[in-house]
Amino acid sequence: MSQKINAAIVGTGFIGPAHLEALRRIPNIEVIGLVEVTQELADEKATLLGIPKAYTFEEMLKDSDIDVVHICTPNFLHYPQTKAVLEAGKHVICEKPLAVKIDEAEELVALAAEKGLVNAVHFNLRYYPMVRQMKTMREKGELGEVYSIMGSYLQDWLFLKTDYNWRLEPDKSGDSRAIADIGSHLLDITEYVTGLKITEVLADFSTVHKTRLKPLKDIETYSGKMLSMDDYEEVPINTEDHATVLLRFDNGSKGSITVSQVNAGRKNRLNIEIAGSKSNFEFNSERPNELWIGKRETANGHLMKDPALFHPEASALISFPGGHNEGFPDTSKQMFKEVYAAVREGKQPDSPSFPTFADGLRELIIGERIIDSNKSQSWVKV
Ligand code: SOE
Repeated sequence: MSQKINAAIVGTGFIGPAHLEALRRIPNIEVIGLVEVTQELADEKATLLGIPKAYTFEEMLKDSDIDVVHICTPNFLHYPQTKAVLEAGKHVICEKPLAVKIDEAEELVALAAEKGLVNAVHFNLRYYPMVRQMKTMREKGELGEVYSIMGSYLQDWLFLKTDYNWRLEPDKSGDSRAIADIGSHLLDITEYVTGLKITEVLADFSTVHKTRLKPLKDIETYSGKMLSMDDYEEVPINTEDHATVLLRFDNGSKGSITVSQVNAGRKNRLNIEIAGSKSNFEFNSERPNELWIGKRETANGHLMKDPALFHPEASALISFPGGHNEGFPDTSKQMFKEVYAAVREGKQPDSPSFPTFADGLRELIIGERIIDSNKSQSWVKV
């Protein structure tokens, strides 16, 4: 019988409960601790989510029963909390971004290595089985030489002037929003699938809503009540709702991405088209169990997620037979299975199959260069 691994989750807004659900689907892992900003809120959320221990962050660090900590708080807390957890000798899975500053991320990469602790960043969208299938097909020569990449990541949850969230506040989220929040997933998948490195960027941002209406109290307090203008404060917004970025890669190929959180009707749609010398791959995360395979000299292909049809490296991320669709929640389960296998070994693998703090640092560097390019309106080397 494998030894049980105990985990704690810090922050239970949107993604914390998603981490909890995923962990509860993996044998011999138990989420025994929940951390929130106050003991009272921790007690309330722990009762709601059925987690035995509720504490503040400092109290959790002292609990020797906790082996792994998931950091699921707003971005500005990732660095200090991850640093404290590593110093307490616990393994860390941190939500993206790893930090809001490059030097902070560099410090975390070095500290995790020095401590020999397992470290991962939740670039969970890599774990759609079709994404690893595309990577493996490319590695086996089925895509051919990469000619170009065209990507987009579109949402509409910030479409209205009254849509508000901590991600709109640079002091909590950092100087970039759409690129840092969802562009990072697309850029990570681009390098992961193609095996290429981005060498230069040319970026252009737009802030569609120059001001937004911030609720004066938590939305919950308004539940059931019609909001009026007195319930809002108009605040200036200086982070991007939309961004287009031209990309150059280390094999000389070119590409582009468009990222937006104000595209009506696009709920959470990462789309990537990778044109190769043998095939063309198109993947859409709102239809994640399908892959379009473009061909010039034969009929195009339409691969459905089916372990019997996948390369073994990718079928390892599939739990259900063909036609039994798997989606967003399954990505975290598949990722944590790989991370916790390393936790069971007690150390970071030499060549991790999962996204690590080094990948988190990589995305911060690319993100910073994109911010620099938008400011200078010129090409910037990565
Ligand atoms: C909001 O844009 C968000 O929750 C991101 O923060 C996640 O990383 C993404 O997976 C879904 O959308």
